[in-house]
Amino acid sequence: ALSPTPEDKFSFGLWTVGWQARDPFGDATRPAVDPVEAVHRLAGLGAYGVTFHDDDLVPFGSTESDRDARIARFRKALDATGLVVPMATTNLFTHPVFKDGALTSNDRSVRRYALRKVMRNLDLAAELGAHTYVFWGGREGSETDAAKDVGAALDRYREALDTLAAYTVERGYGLRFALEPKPNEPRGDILLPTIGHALAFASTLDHHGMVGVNPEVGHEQMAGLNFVHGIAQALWQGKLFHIDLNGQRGIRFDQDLVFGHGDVLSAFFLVDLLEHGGLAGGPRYDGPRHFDYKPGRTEDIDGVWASAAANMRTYLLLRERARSFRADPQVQAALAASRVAELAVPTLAPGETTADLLADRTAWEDFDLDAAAGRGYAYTQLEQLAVEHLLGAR
Ligand code: 3MF
Ligand code: MG
Ligand code: MG
Repeated sequence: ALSPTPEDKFSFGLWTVGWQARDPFGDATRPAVDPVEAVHRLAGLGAYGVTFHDDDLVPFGSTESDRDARIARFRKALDATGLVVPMATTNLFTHPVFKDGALTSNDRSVRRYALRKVMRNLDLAAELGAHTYVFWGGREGSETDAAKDVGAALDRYREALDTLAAYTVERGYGLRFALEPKPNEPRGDILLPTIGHALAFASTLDHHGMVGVNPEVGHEQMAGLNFVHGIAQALWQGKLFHIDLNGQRGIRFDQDLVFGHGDVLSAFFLVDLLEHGGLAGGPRYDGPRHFDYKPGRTEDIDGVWASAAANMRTYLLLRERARSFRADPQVQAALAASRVAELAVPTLAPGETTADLLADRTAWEDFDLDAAAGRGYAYTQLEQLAVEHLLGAR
């Protein structure tokens, strides 16, 4: 049960295992990884999918014939291994032309070029059978409030997504869009910084039904937010189209650690939420379990593949621990003591009106305020049981 299989739906970005570990202060510590090698390795480890930015697969500026040849080799590797491409995305952040953003650059010609770059890769994503297209606006933002008209930038962001969604529908690609929020890095401030901002923005789009979110563990945690709550709300709104799993230690730069190597208790409750719909059994996520992590800069190439395996093993361990948590009769008793399921009971009875509520003396006049205020919720014993299951003590 701890050996990953394609049924577990684990996927990896080419840019994750392919990261050469160049950072703002230091050079690469590892050689480049051929995408074809990545496909074979990931399949060998039990993954089911691989994802990419256009430039991960075909280096920026390649000729048409070189592009065709690289795509053909990649396709051959997919066919040979059975690996699928569930998601694709566009690199709108590396080239200097995107230094002030792509879809929201102040320079209109850059915005038009960016649209063409996305359209070209949408064609490829559809051709390779992807279902989801991710938009991470890493350069859509600013360092100064003097130079970016945020309202106009959101108008242009919306215009871009409306245009690209219409193109996708017109071509019958069947792709859904997933916006990936991030608060900062590489820009000082990035537009759509959190899950909440992204969900609110998505609701304003022409094709809002086909636009959801791709939240990343570390991105919400960089902002000090509770990732489990963010994911629960995205699920509740029917908008969790994709997810980027990794690890992060608090409010600092985007660490992209192995999944579970940051806040492991949060990772435990996240897996429980994804697998079981949370404590009271709400909507579940059945999309890819996608890892967007970076193998440590201190790893050599063997360490890259060991870290890829570690992501999947940690997920499976947490899934096993979450199952044991739920199956434990003491946990069930503790859940009942904490009245967790009672939150699923509507506050008004079926058909009850505000007049009925006003007439209910037990709700106000005869309500035993002191008794209700005095009742404990016994959350600590429930939390302790979770910690004990997580630590393998039960
Ligand atoms: C950066 C990210 C991105 C996005 C990717 C689209 C380079 O912090 O998380 O990875 O995930 O661009 O999926
Ligand atoms: Mg990230
Ligand atoms: Mg990401």
